Amino acid sequence: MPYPPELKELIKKVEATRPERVEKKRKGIEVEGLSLEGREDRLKKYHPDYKEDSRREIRVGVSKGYAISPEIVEILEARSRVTPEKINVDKVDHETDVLVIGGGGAGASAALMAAGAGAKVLIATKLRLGDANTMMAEGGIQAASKVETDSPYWHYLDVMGGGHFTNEPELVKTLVNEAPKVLAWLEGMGAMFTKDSDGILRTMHGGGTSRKRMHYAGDITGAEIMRTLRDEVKNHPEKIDVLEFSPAVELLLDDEGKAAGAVLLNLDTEEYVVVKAKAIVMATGGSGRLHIRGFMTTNHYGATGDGLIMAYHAGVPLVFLHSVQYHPTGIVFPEQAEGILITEKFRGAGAHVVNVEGNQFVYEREPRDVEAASIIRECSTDVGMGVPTPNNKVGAWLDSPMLDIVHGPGYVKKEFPGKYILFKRYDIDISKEPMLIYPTLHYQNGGVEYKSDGSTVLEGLFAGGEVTGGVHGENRLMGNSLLDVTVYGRIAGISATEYALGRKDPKGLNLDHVVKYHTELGELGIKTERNAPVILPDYTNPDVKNRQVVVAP
Ligand code: MEZ
Repeated sequence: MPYPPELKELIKKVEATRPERVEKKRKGIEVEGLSLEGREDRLKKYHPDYKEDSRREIRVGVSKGYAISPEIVEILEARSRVTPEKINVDKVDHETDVLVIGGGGAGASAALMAAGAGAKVLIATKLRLGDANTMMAEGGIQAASKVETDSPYWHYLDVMGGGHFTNEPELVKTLVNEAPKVLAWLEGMGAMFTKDSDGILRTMHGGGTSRKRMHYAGDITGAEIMRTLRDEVKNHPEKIDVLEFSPAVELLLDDEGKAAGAVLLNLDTEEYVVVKAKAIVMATGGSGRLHIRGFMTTNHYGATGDGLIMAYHAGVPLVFLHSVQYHPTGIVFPEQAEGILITEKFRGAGAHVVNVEGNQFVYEREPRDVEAASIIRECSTDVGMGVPTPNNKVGAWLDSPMLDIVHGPGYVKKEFPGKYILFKRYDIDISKEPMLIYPTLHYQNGGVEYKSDGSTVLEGLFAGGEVTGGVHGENRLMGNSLLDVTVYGRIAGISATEYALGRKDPKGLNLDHVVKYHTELGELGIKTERNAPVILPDYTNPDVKNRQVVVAP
């Protein structure tokens, strides 16, 4: 649906302020960023994480007493999807050295490194290989590759600052030091990052970066990285098996309490499948499809936080889940595209965020949480300067057309082909008309606790990527998730292989930890009708549900 006449009328206000804003941008005059105190104040008043009802204490398990999003607590306090007595764990369907749970960027990276280090690898993935948040990331991957202007030192400081200095320093150190190596690894496998005509990789800023270190492939960087990793996995069928449409639903432990496999669910036949493994890499990604606080999401369809549940049932603590990332710029109109990511790269290139009067109200490259809180504030009734949409929402304008004036005609179409094509479907030319945006649920800042070698407190279990927590502290900066999945996916794959190749055949596979978890739920008097992991979101309209033929469990 193109912009209706009332929005076209409001766009005139953006056009009216544009020449002066562009002129200032050309002279390097920017709207002032918030001070540290100003940022804190903005977050406290407007960021969804700071709302009174945004957190609830977990009542069961190893992180009991830790307050996080109620939507996640609810599934942590649910019963397992499996009835342990009904699973015959002695009938092993697959046996492998390293089982990788998840077929996104972290899982594929782990599998490649594990196979390269001599392990027999099995990837079990919920949907197809590559159906993951990695695919959805658009604007870039950070790496201090330009030694004349940048170094891992500056990258480290930016990551820590973005995360409010709450990040685990050791995890950050590894992330930034490995970054240039990982970029070269991806390029070596054929990833096509955008380059200048002289072959030098192009870099730009992201929110909260002090140096231009965002490498990108147009506005489909994640898709390009995932394409590369997926192709490489498929190039090695002799070492890496892939089970698609086979989400893991519980870990299996051995008679010494070490991780020793997993129960999968075959989504086609709805049968359980038992996998025995000497080491496991948890790489299940994020949880946007839990729609925390009712927000729309940028996440892929399978992002339901399953790895958090499985690891937690087996005794791995959860950290940093009290902080949730809302990407500042999700589509709020056209309605059909609501929640879809509009990459931060637009703001990295200098696009202004403006209100209904066409006025800039925030520096466009504040760290994500501050930028999102500022947009929420502007659209709130406190300020009342949001743009009303035909679908009864409110948003702000992201002034993409100014980029064609600042950088030259054709810039938007060339640098943002993904978004250009998407909006064209609705008869909106984003090189001529701005986009209507509002924050959208984007990233799980926290997750399972892990160390910089990818290990967790559960022997035999390793983890990498969005399922983990600590490296980004309380707020991740743009471009550090594609980096995280590749750096820590690789590390988890290597560590898992070292462990697996030195381990004896696991004996006495069991689901005793699940039985214990159920017992604890019962003893605590926690009543629940839910089962977890969630696996897939349920979008069935309640009216339709009432009319459905119910199959009794
Ligand atoms: O790191 C991200 O979340 C990312 C690259 C998103 C974006 O704005 O493009």
